[in-house]
Amino acid sequence: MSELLRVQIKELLDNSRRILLCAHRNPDGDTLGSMLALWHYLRRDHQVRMVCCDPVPEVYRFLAGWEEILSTQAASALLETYQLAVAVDASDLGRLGPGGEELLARAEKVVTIDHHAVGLSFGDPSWLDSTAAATGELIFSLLEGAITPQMAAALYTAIVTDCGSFRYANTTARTLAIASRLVEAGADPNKIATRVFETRTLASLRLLHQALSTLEVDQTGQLGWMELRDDMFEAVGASPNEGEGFVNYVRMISGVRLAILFHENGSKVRVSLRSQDLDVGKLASLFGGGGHMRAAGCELSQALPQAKSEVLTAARDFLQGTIK
Ligand SMILES: [Mn+2]
Repeated sequence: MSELLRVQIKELLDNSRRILLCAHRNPDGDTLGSMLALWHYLRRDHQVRMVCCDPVPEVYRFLAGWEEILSTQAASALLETYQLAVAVDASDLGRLGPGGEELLARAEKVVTIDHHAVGLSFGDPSWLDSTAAATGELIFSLLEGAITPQMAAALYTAIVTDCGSFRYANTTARTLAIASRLVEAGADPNKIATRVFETRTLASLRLLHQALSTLEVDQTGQLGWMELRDDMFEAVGASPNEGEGFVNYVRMISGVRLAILFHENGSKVRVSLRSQDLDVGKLASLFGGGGHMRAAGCELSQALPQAKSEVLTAARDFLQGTIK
C-alpha cells in the first residue's frame, strides 16, 4: 500500500508544474524539514510555493530556503492557482491554520503525506504511515537517489526533531538507517543538533523558569502538569514558539506516566500530552484533538482554569482506566 502511494505521489510531483507545499501551524522541524526538502527537489524544474500560517521558529532558520516560506495570507494574496498541493505532516485541515483550506481550494489536486494516526485525511491520495518516526522518513523514500546536501540537512532535521534525537519510542532501525544515509548525503549531525537542541535565547530560558514554577504532580505521582500563560511570554519578552518542547520537562519526572502542558493562547488553551506507556492520542481525541500514541494534543476554547479542570479530570479517569 505504502509503496503504491509512494509511486503515485512521486508521479504527481514529477508531472505537475505549479505546486503548493503546505506545512502545519506552529511549525516543527518535521513539517519544515520535509517541506524544504521537497522544495529543493522540485524547484529545479517546477514552479513551487511554500506556505505556513505561522512564522518559522528561530531554531530552524539555518535550513536553506526557509526565507522562501510565505505566510498563508501572503500566499493567498498572490491569487495563484496550482495543479498540485501537498500538505506535509498534516492530515487534518485544521492543522494548516486559518486560510489553509481556502488556499488548498486553489489547487486542482491535494495530496497529504503524514505519519500521524488520524482517522480520515483530506488528501487524495493520502499517504499516511504511522510506523514512520517522522514525515521526513517518507519524504526520504520519495526523493531517494536525488538527495543533495541541502535536502539531506532538511530531512535529517525533520527526523532528529520528531524522534527526540533518536530517544523516543518511534525510533526504529529504519529511522537510524535513513539518518545514516542522510549523513552520507551531507547532513551534519553535530551542526544540526547544536542549532536545534543546544541553542536557546535568554528569554526562552527565563520562560522555562516561569513555567517550571507552576509544575505540579498529583498525589499518585503519575500525573504531572505545568502551565504556560500569555503573561509569562510578556514578562520575559519570549516569542510565541519559545515554549515548544516544555512538556518534556514534565514527562521526564520519575514516576510520571502522563505529562500535560497547558498553554494559554488568547482565549484558547493548547494542551500537550505526553506519556511513556499510555496512548495519549485517545485522551486528546476526547477533546477533539489527536496525534500519536505517546505524543498528542488538543485545543480547548475555554479559560485556563476551566480547561485545566476538565482535562485533569479526564486525565485522572484515563490513568485509572475508566476511560479506554
Ligand atoms: Mn511529524
